[in-house]
Amino acid sequence: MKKYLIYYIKARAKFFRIFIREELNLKLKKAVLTLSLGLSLTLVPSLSYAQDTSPKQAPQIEILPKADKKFIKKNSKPAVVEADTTAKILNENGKVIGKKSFKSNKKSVNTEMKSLAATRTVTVLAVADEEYRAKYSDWQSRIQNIIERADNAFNRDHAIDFQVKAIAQWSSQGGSSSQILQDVGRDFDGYGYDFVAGFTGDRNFTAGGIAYVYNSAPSGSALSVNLDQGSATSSAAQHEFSHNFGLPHDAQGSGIRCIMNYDYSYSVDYWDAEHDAEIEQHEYWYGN
Ligand SMILES: [Ca+2]
Ligand SMILES: [Ca+2]
Ligand SMILES: [Ca+2]
Ligand SMILES: [Zn+2]
Repeated sequence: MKKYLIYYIKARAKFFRIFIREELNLKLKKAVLTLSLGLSLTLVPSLSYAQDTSPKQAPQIEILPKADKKFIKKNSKPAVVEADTTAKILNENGKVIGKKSFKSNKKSVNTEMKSLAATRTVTVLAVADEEYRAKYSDWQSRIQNIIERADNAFNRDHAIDFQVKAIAQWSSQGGSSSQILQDVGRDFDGYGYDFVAGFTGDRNFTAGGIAYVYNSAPSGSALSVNLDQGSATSSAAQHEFSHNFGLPHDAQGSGIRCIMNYDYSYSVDYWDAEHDAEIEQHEYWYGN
């Protein structure tokens, strides 16, 4: 509890510092004038700090390395689909070209989850790039299935159900993982889904996954992209969705068992206590 409080205070302090810095940036030009007219000396250090050109409000980007081969299995268990869902199928321009329905299999697949009802539902637009689609003719149900596997722990531990409400053809063009993350935002942000999750087979995408770590609810969709890594892809997707909820990493080598620790990202599906608390604190960012 104490640990959590300290963490919370730190996070608030950080937020406040950023806020102050931005306020000062905005007012800097005017402030320079008034400064010469005799502002208190105590303001001078923070004003000079305000002159640094650190990006404003830009969420941080985090890159997850690829999985070790031993975590990539040939076959994985079918995902638990918590609720019947119909997804729109969109083309690269976002035009609706069809729909696809997915039946819940919650009762038949997993007894552990039978009794759990989601208290929060969040919507996902899942998109697959040209390389991914060329590789898998069943790409639509494949990426839906990955998300349905990635949200199992969110359902189990936080009663948050991710529902794939749209599936789209997407074109990845960037020359790096972070540029490809930008591609997905350029093409599919603004459609009103809580999350846009990209799936890629592009060789310029050298990460296992990449996402924005938001400091507060994003104004549009929360964005992430995952490399096709077979059965390990859903672990990356869960890790990246967690970043979208504002979760940072655990220190590597710390022994902390959490999907946000690179040492365990592909081998556990749960979060440590601090990160559980953070998801609870931020869950209102998405869905209802
Ligand atoms: Ca699921
Ligand atoms: Ca679900
Ligand atoms: Ca591409
Ligand atoms: Zn990460």
